[in-house]
Amino acid sequence: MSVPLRLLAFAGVLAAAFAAAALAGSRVDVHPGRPAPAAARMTAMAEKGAMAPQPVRGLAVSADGLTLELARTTAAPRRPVDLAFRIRDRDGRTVRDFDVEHTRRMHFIVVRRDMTGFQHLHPAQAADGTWSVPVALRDAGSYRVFADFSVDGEPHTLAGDLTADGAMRARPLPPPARTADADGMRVTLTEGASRAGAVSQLRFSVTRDGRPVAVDPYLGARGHLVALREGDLAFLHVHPDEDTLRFMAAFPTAGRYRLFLQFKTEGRVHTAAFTQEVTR
Ligand SMILES: [Cu+2]
Repeated sequence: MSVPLRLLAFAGVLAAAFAAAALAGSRVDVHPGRPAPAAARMTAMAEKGAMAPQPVRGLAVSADGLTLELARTTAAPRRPVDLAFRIRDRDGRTVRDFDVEHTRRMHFIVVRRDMTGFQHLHPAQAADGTWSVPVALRDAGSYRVFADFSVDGEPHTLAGDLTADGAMRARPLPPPARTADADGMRVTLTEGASRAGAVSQLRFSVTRDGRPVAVDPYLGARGHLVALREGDLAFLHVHPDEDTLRFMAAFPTAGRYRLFLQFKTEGRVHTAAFTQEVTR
């Protein structure tokens, strides 16, 4: 889908979502980059006041007829491994054709169960459809891996487990905060009060020594944001703004989420993590 059409579709979904929320106080959800037919469906549902929150993604290894198959599920800590995987369809065939989303055909997120060790990788695809990416797990523990992609205009997030053997020291989730440090820069969540079931706007600013930092384009936007729910690491899809560090997200339930904001300056990608409290 072209960028203008996609933005139009998203704008339609947002308008419908806000309208539904305003009219009925109903629980709404939106999805970024949704194809036009789905957006139209959501608009129609919103108009009928029958808008239900979209089911959370990233909890299953197999969903909607597609299955994530990891070639390995263990790795030694600190030793880089080539992690190969494929997506199989209902008939067991390897899926080869993927849509471009945020400038890539496959986004691969790795994070330990305690939400430390976040990595956002872009695997390479071989001619037979399999994907592979070098991964190094810094610390021992149980990791979640998310394959985030789109096929035939439908977005999917499938997840599996990857274990790095050894003694693990779990870290508690940091308390909610408005600022985070990233490679000597200060990142501030300037706007982001979030309520469950409503569309939230999350806006960030980046400074170094108190002066604003201009961020470079990254993955077709100003930045990339992944939000994971505490407890089950449900994966929220978040829609980026093209020109500012602003995102639209729909948190399905109250509770704490970990936000991983990524942005680029001087050719390098930086990650800032925040704990976000979502109210009822
Ligand atoms: Cu990506």
